[in-house]
Amino acid sequence: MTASHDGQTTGPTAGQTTGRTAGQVNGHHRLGWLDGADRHSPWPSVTVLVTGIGVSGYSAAAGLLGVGARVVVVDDRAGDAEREKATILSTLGADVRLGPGSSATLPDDADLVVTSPGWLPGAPLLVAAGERGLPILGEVDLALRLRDPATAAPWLALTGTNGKTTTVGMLAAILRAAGLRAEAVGNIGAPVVDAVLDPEPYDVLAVELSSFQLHWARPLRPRAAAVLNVAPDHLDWHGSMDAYAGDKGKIFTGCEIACVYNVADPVTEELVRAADVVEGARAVGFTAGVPGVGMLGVVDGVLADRAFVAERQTSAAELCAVSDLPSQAPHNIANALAAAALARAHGVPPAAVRAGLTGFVLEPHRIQRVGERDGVVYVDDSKATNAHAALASLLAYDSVVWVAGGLAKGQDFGDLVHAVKDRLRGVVLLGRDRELIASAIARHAPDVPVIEVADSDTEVMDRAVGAAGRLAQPGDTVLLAPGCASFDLFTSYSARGDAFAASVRGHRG
Ligand code: UMA
Repeated sequence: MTASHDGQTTGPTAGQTTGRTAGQVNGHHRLGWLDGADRHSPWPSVTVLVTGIGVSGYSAAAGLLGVGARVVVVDDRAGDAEREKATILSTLGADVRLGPGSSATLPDDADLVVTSPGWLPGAPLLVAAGERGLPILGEVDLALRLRDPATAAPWLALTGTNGKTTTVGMLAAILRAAGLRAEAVGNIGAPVVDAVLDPEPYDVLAVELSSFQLHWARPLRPRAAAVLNVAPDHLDWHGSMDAYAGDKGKIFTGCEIACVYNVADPVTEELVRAADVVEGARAVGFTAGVPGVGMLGVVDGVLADRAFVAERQTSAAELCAVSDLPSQAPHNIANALAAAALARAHGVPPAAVRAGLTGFVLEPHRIQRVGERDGVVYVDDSKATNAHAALASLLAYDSVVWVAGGLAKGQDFGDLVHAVKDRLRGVVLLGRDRELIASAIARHAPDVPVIEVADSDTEVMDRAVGAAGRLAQPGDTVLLAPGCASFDLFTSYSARGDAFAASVRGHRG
């Protein structure tokens, strides 16, 4: 069954994926109960191999031990953090194998594998499990199967290349403003297994999912789901853009009420059209423009809902003013609309949407104003770790000195530079792959001045901020939106953003 569009024809019928059993998918009949499993299923009769003892694997192993399963955990690392968690899990009864080579052998008695998102599908242990016909679940799929049917909270799920964490935070804020016990969980860093096993049940969960987590997903059956955008990222993990987009689209499988897509990103709508959903589920678009019937959008500076109102052919519900949002950057307006769509699909009233969005505070390093000097505003968007995110960020400003560079992860910057060249006062480049961006500027914006800061320079960020300040004129914005990962020069994107803010505040360089 495909999602229905208001005022539009429905797309091609998708293949029937809901209703498949674990046995059909994997040829493993012993666990025929797995797809419909819950906390009361015969877990004590199975041995589960958990790959990884990071955030996800630790939570999965603890949850499985809690329902009586036998658990083997493997992790190739054996540092202090891994040993500490191993001690706890061993005390609870797990067989934990740490260190190089621990993932070399698939245990003979394993019936099922629960894998951590960072593990490549081609990891030898997962390949061996597949060849033996063992079902492989992600921790998110395990969470669905550890719920208590009496209290299971519905899921409002979202994914996308960029904006996930902001949007899931906005969604949780809206749900709480509606008086619901709700939490943002998943890829944001709070494992879903912990949430479903919480002794005090949630009313609803706001679930952020990465493409890695969705790769393993069997029917997720969310109440409502959204794909915010799809742009090249993590292609080394997925193998191709099609595979990456396909994994993102799995979020809609079995969706009950609304499949939410980004009108400005046709790939997201295509994923809705291809999805196999519950009869009656609707396709709902969000747009920074005026919404059509069945969409959320912006009318005269007000976020408006023409999807979840009775008279949507002729009227709309006012949600909140754009000026009330924590950021008026176009991508954050889009994020707010997506969060509102998911909440409205769950029946949240407009007043709670307004209260949740207006009270929401953006996380650091996401379009964060960190200072002003000589009429120039300095903005830290260190979280813009790919070209798509950097583009969204740059489009929020008319005249920008762009601070960029780092690890490019195989991306091409030509389209990005072409799209923003008229906004660039100048560019300051740092990091290992800065030449890639420099050559894109030479091709598409040869008149824009570029200053490169060599890695060998001490206090690279001080020098970058100093150079940006010299290029900027009053009224400009100096924007750190690197379009790249940070690990060549910094320990994380947050450390990079902190260094930028410190340089701005220290008036150094
Ligand atoms: N490991 C091996 N062998 C391997 C690969 C990994 O032994 O071949 C071990 C590592 O030594 C480590 C463990 O597996 O101990 C790490 O597993 P992991 O990389 O899956 O990380 P977790 O700590 O379990 O965190 C994961 C997500 N990490 C990734 O997807 C890389 C977290 O997302 C998520 O918050 C957490 O589960 C809870 O759901 C982080 C992330 O960077 C924030 N996500 C990516 C993103 O947002 O772009 C997708």
